[in-house]
Amino acid sequence: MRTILSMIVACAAMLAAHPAMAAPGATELAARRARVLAALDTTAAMVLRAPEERNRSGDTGYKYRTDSNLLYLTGEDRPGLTLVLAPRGVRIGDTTVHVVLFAKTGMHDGAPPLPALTEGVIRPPEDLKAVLEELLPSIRTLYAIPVTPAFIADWLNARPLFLERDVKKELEKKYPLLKVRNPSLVVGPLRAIKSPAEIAQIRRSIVATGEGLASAFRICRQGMKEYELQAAIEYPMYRAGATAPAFSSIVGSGPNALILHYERNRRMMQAGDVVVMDVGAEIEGYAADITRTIPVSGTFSAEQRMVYDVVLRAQEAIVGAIRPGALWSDLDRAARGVIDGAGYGKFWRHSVSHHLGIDVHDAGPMDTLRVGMVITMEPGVYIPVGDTTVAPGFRGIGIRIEDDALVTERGCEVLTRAVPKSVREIERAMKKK
Ligand SMILES: [Mn+2]
Repeated sequence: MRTILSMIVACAAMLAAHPAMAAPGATELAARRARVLAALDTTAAMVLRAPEERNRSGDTGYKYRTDSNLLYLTGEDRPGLTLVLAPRGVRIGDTTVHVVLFAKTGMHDGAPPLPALTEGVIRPPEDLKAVLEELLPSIRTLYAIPVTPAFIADWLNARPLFLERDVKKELEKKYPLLKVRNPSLVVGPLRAIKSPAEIAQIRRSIVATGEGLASAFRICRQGMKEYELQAAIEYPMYRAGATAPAFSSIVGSGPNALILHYERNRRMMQAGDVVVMDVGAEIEGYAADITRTIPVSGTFSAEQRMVYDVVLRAQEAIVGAIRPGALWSDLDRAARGVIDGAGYGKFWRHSVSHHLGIDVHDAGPMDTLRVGMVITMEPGVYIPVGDTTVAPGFRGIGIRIEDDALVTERGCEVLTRAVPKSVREIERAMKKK
């Protein structure tokens, strides 16, 4: 009894420590690697290396986050891994293999042992150098950026290199026929089309983010600090299974609503302010990205409501423009039509959309929309405090609305539709205190 219970506790602890273990399945991971191999010719290879753990203060580190392409192709978020994909094959003992994962075997920092690869082999990290020395002279294109300085110093027995471009130069010097390129050129187009398992993961992150925003709607009031609102958003996210915010939570009130990547979150919020909350949970390596702009007092001013409704209509125009085959520029044009039409064209300064997935600004081509892409829709209007071309009640208003959409055969599904968005929905949600 005791043994079974302690096993369950140990399993739960391992899953909690390494949530990327849970999904997707081994078959899907092998299929992803097979697609990368198929996209490379025999003169190309890919080497993906987990980044070094970074020191934050003395003997403590920053929360670890592995390389996104490595996570996509292994499902593993632990440090110390290197994945080699080589269509021409490398010799391991008496056999030739195309997929080699270099990793410490056995228990490591509480992590469960690595599951065996269905089509490749796992070798200890010490074997990496020999494999690369065999492989690289026959390779013309190496997909291996970013390569970490420590990795390369060890590999080339070179002087310590600190800049990525130096690393690239050093490699291309040692192997004059070799070109070093970014793995996302190959992996990005694959990552851009989400599998059902990935869409399910993104949905979970969206639910957690929605719970965080619901908490903000309830708790927000004048006199509260932006960081209090941040904490109120992040607590339900973690409770819903988030391993971290997918990016630093942006909670910008009053003049800070106009700063796009504001993340200081130190200001005291005042009645009459709106507060922009651009937040997203990360669960099992997948991000959500939602922005809501709400009135600190619980009620929008007439001017705030007017600007809000323009931004909302711009977003509705984007929703209407999303369909397979549409161009990214169509989304921009749809939103600009509304915002320019309302006379706010000069108050919009950022792009309208990006891919969403393992990275909050996920890899992938941004030309034609295809079924299975998950993208954001984020129009905004930001009127400078000192702009005298508008009536005083409009000055200093910053509004952004951001939702996440899945491109479907028929158009799109707004994955974040459960989060209150219209003026009426927001004011109602804020009354429930
Ligand atoms: Mn975004």
